Amino acid sequence: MAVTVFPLKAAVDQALEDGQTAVSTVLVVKRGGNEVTWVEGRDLWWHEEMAPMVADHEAKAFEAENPLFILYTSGTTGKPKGILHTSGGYLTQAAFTHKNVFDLHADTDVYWCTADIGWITGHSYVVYGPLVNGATQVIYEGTPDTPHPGRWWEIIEKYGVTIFYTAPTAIRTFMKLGREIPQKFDLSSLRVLGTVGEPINPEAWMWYREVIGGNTTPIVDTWWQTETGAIMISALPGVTTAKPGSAQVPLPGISVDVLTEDGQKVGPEGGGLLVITEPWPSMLRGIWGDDERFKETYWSMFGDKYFAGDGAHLDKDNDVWLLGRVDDVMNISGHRLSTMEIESALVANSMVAEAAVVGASDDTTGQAVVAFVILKSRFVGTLSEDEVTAQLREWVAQQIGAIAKPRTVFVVAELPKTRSGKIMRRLLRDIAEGRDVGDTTTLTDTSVIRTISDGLK
Ligand code: 7RM
Repeated sequence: MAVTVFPLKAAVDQALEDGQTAVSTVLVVKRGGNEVTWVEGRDLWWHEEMAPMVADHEAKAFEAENPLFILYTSGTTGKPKGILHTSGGYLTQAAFTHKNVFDLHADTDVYWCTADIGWITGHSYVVYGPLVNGATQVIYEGTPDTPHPGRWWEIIEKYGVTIFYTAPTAIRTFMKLGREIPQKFDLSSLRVLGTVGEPINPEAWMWYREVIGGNTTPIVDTWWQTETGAIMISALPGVTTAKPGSAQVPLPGISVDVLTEDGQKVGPEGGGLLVITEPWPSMLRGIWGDDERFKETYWSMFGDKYFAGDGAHLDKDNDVWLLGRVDDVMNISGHRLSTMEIESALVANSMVAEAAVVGASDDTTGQAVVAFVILKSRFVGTLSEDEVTAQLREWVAQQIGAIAKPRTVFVVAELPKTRSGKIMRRLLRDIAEGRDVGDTTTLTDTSVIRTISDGLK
């Protein structure tokens, strides 16, 4: 099989083409063997620049508030925000959470976080946290299914990985392929499993625990954001009792609450908006170059409490259940429904591997539920699309209620996702409402959108 190496240099060239940037020099690593176009005076080869350098490096000390990095978060909506993190607080919380949430014993554990280092999870839990803690870790570059779909499990077996941290979207992709694949490998070294990036539906949680964790490993479902810099809400192995689907408790030192839109506490068994009520070490220090947007986005809703933009539910024990982004809430005939709730119901059906739900405008109901589903491999082609649609509409009605019944179900082969695995619902809404799709630059694979919309025409 021909291996294609993503032409990253071409993308950089294109981004710098208009000349409107302050970038004067581009360091290029000879890595994938792609042919590159060279810009004299701007581009430099890494290996040539590094050749005269000495290997000894003395670490420099910096002020705690010295900027460490700016990470642009595309968000699933709108224009990217440059999230600013500084040195002291960020490193403190990245290291503390990496050690305690995963119960890291640096001298014996082999840790692996599958995140792309271009995502905040890669920054905090591939680079900074593990480096501060002196962890032994696997760093893997490449897709999970090359050269074969058991690649990740093979790596776990080969290196004796003990702590494994990945995203629900990856787990659902493996569920789609079937448990026979991981079952070919010895995964008994694993002792802690983690997830991050979106709510994990109980179905995927159970599969992760049974098939990957051999029914013995605790799972930590970690809630946090680019803005929070490090994990904020999570189970603690050996301390909390697992609840499939709940991120559970704020970590020591972190204070969160769930409020109504007018700022009232919802209390146990209530749903509302997630806020962080006290500052924390690794909180963002601002949006780079846009103080107004910083205030407006996070502080205009409740004044002195950080508004995370996520919906959440507290159960009777005050454990937190995340319900997805507030922008994704739909209003069907006056009923507020979370897209995540319907997606979770859809993937609980044995035919469905992945689902994305959006609210599309509807003349009668205001918004209508439109679902995009990917079928598990063994069900592909077994039923007609009409039969699948009919069965899934009924299924959702049974699971949640008639109000949540999708108006339309589209069977698709793939869903548009960001590089961190989050579904771009904005684009699906565009498709569902028959519009041309807007900015797709943060998609992993822009052809997905074309395939879906062509398929629906
Ligand atoms: C780490 C990361 C942040 C958004 C956040 C949530 C969602 C992340 C979970 C989750 C439910 C989780 N940073 N999110 N983790 N939702 N349970 N465990 O993902 O900036 O890329 O995204 O991701 O909506 O606000 S991020």
